[in-house]
Amino acid sequence: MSRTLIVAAAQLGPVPRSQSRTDVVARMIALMADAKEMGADLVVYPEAALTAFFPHWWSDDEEEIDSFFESELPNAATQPLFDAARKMGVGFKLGYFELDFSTGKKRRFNSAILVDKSGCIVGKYRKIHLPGGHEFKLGHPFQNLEKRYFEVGDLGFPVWETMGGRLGLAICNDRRWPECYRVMGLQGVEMILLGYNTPVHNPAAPETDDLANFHSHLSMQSGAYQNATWVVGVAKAGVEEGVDMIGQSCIIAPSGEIVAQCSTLGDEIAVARCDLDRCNIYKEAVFNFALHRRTEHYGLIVGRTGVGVPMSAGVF
Ligand code: ING
Repeated sequence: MSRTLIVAAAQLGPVPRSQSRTDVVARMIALMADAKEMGADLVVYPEAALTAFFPHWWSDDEEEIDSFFESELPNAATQPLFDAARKMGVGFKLGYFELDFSTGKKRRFNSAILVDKSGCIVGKYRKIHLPGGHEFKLGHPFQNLEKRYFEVGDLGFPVWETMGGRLGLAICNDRRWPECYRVMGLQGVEMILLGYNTPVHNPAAPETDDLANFHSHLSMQSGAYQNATWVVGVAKAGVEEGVDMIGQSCIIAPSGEIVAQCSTLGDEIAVARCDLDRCNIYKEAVFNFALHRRTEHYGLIVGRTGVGVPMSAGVF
């Protein structure tokens, strides 16, 4: 019996600072209802779906910063989304900013949760690759201060058995780093769900601006093909608080082909019927890691120090 999931990439247009979570959740439920009408089993929302992407500006007002975070999920504002999902029998992935107090001190993460069709939170991921910096960049039209506002994720890249397959999570800049896909690929992942808030303009490398969409797709398509997995990449798109962000949310097959894609910069779903068994064509042949991958012969690899260290050193 084929393990087919009907998946909806649920792209969001801009979320202005003035928009309440209640109104954003209403937008998300509308997308979920559309997806359900098309038979969706799983709805994938962007990174930071509930609020504006505040790392695009400087703040040293603790209360203002915390206003973008959720200290628990579900909560009053998001309960309607969980209720709607359970009523429709749909799973979903939600990107949000997480306040955590479990260690006795306040910690802030850029996080995502995976919720199954029964409304159970199956798993959580905390963003590891935080782009940008800690300090205000003079002369930049907007900032990326994720290193200032968030701690590096401490949950690794887990893969969960759920919804009939092996699903993993990633967030935005993670998608540019091949290791993320490979760590999940080595766990047999069959579908990676990720969201992004990606500006068209990169103040650190403006010469790459015209390639913003190409680099986004290149990263995800390579990750999908080289790890024999589906990848669903979903944007918060359009001009949000003055920052123009790419869209082109898409669903990518293990072949690396884009099989569904959004074509606007607003709230839009792109839906595909994803047969998880299509991963096997690649997992059993070209990317059969056990048969073909030979890490013991890779010799020097560059570690954290930037210095080549023999694999045999056992430091990896
Ligand atoms: N945003 C961007 C991303 O990785 C970026 C930051 C843009 C990095 C372009 C490099 C090039 O898509 C987030 N939120 O990670």
